[in-house]
Amino acid sequence: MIRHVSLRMLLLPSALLLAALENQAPAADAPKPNMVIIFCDDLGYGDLACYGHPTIRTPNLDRMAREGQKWTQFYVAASVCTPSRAGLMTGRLPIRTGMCSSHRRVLFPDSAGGLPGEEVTIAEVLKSAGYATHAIGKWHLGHLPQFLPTSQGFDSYFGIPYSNDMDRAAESPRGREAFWAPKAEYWNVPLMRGTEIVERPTDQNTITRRYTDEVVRLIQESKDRPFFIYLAHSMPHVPLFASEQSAGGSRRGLYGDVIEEIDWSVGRVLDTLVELNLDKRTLVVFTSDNGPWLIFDQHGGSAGLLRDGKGCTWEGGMREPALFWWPGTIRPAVVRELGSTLDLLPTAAKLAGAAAPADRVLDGYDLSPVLLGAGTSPRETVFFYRGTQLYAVRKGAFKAHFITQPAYGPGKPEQHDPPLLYHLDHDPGERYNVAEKYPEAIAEIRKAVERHQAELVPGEPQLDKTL
Ligand SMILES: [Ca+2]
Repeated sequence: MIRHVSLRMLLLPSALLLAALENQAPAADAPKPNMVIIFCDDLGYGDLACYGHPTIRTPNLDRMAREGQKWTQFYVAASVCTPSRAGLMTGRLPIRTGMCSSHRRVLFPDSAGGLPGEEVTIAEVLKSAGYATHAIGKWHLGHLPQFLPTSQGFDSYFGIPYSNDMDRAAESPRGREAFWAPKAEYWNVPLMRGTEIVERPTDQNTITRRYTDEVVRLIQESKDRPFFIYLAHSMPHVPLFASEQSAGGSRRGLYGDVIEEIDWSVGRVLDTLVELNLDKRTLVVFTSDNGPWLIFDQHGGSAGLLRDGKGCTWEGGMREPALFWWPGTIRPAVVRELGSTLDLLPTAAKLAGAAAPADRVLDGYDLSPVLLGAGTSPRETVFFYRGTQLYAVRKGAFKAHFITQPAYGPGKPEQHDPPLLYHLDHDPGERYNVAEKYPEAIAEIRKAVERHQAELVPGEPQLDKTL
């Protein structure tokens, strides 16, 4: 424990130092903290006011950033929905769980596969520690009953089980036309409660509000028992929908309306926790599954200063906003260390006093020392897979691209030997290849790749199975 004490803490007067040390972990008899993970779909690194967007207003997310931690180098497990979500849910790279493919990038309504039941989800970990567990929103880890949240450790589920642009209705305009003036009836997506379809097509105009109402109700009902809530918004994935209360309110247009409605939803969650006196016992995490879908023009978001977006292994595809809020426990800070959605399971397990699965390789790390102000992030490396192929690796400040490929379209993979190398501290936009200047950084990354590949056992592929 002592080696995690920072220099700053050593300079504190001893009484304060003791208090700081005691603050490192919740006391053994303290109630287990509730946890809420709010996960967006296709939100870009540059889409929140607290991450620099000039016209989108996000006062509630800005509040999370101000009162909690704002991470600036936080990654997801993949640049598209299904494998990214599998990574968050299991703390394991999608290559290990079989939740990626070189053919189909995500699950579709005709998919027969899903997250294998033998994988251990974050919900199962927390359930084993006595938590009530609820999933609301987009799942996208298999829509057949054996793959739905209620088969993966969640007590309840309410949401659209896959992307909101799937199940295109026959009367929908062709191609992208339907997206520019979206109507709910153009997409015949189901809304499910448990394993039952309760509405089809889903009225997506009110979907963010209805997810929020569900979460508020669950918090009110769960207040006497620790709870874990996974709120995976269907937005801002295209087609974009905002309720009539939010439509037209943002200077950023419809995309801004959608983000501002998500921000409103975050505010309702925070306010509910405060009203019920649960805010000091609840960790709220906010992030997204992958970068902005740039091929949808102004209906896609922005990765800010990062390069490219959803679907590729440039930073814009896989670096996300990430906010951690837990008043009185999380040390407010801007955190510039490395983190990942893969780390949420080990971190949650630690905070809940639960056991993370020990019989398999986890790719996540416990970030609680950073959250509690007691140490630095144990994460040094980020692997950037596209499908089953390792395209790029970040180690420390350097990122090497061994393969690059346009996010979408016919562009083929391009191999690089030596790899393209970017110094992400100097050049977060990945504009200046410095491979010639730092051969030792490439050598270090090659060693990390060798170690990773030597112990890698790919899971049985799930994404190409069809009904
Ligand atoms: Ca997504």
